[in-house]
Amino acid sequence: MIRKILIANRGEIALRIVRACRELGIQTLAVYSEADEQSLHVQLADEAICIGPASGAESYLRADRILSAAEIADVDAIHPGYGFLSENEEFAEQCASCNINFIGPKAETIGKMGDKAMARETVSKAGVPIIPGSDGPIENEKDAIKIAQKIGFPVIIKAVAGGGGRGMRIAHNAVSFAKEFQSARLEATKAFGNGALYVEKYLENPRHIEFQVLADKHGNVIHLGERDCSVQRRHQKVIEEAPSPFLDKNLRARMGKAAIKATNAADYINAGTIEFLVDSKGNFYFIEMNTRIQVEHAVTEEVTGIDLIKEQINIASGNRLSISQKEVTYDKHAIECRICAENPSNGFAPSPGTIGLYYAPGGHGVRVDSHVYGGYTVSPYYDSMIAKLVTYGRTRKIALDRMYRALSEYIIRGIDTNIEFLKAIVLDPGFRQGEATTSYVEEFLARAPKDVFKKSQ
Ligand code: MV4
Repeated sequence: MIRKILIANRGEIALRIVRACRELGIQTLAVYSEADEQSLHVQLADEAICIGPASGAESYLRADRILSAAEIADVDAIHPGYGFLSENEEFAEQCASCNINFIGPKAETIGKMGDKAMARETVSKAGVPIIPGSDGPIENEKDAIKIAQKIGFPVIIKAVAGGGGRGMRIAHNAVSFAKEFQSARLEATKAFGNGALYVEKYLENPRHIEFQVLADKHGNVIHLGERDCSVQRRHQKVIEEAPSPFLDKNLRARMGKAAIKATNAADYINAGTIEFLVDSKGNFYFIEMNTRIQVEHAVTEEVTGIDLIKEQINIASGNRLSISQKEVTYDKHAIECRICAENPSNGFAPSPGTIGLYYAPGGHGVRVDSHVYGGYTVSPYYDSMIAKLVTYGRTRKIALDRMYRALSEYIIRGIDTNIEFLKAIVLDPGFRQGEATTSYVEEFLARAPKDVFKKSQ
């Protein structure tokens, strides 16, 4: 029985979790850094404990301080949100040994899927297609070149401890391979303290399509369809939508089956995401599993009507999934734009500072998940995302037109944002026709006039 939850996160996701708990009648404990004292999640939670200075390393990443707060406030469970400690095997382990319910998969599963080479092997054994590549990590450069030549160039070198694009290098031939391999190793060692690498055939211009899965402790596993996350810039997602304009019923059913197979192979419990790359012919390949709730989960919620945070808490409580696969329907189209405090005209440089006038859009088919308000100061210490704007409707066109309307309504004064950049994408014929692959943003920026994203105010 979960009576009280510690929310080990900040920003919009912390607020999102407070809201789910409120509706479930569960008490909440916010933990916060000195920079977040005025944050909405702190104000709306039942209790709040300060866990350290602004820097994430001294607050939201401090497992010891978070567990002390958990003990003091006598919580039953911890929701880790995304980022920070959400995919930290050791933290999940520590929660378990303190008899605190970690709202997520078992620590062991986080470890297994966090090793991207092991994840590949695990799902492949269960019959899920993977991109041709090395069997497990590669020890040295000599072996790596042999494997790359066998696969055929171009190849992509990835960090075993990576994910989300860090420590990745593309090699187009054997000559450049050596240099890219060394540079990937260096970056992986620096970023993850683990220089282990693996190699895959490089797919040109794939789509990034991921499946939301839910698994309870009684062996029930379902998928809630896909999200198309092809619109990204430097491995940061910009726009996500569901359903994918590229999938038909048949491909969705086959990928959904594969996602469930992968989830079972991982012995997974709670909410997770199976990431696939899809080529222009509709071939799909598993690349990674995310063992957490994701930023873009709201898109799936609006399409299916299922509250994913409540499902996570329900699963952690030991209950059965509240819906069966047959009951999952997709009768809407939803789009999410990530609103960021950054300046697209200046290389997307972060733009922290105090917000002046603030007015968030509303009306039919509009959802705003945000922790900010007029007078709020955006800290330079954290991610620049300040809001998620989700619009939905019966068709993709309705959701897109609604998104343009909502973006046009948004007023955020005092800091720079990417709103004009998002409006330009939403109007772009290529995006509107559903043709975006992972190279879309780069190509869009190359052809966009330089000052097109400036706000006219
Ligand atoms: C790939 C790929 C092409 N081929 N793997 C993996 C993590 C994700 N965030 C990006 N990933 C990719 N994995 C194979 N075998 C293309 C991407 C990819 C990408 C790669 C380089 C530069 C930008 C990219 C943007 C999206 C996806």
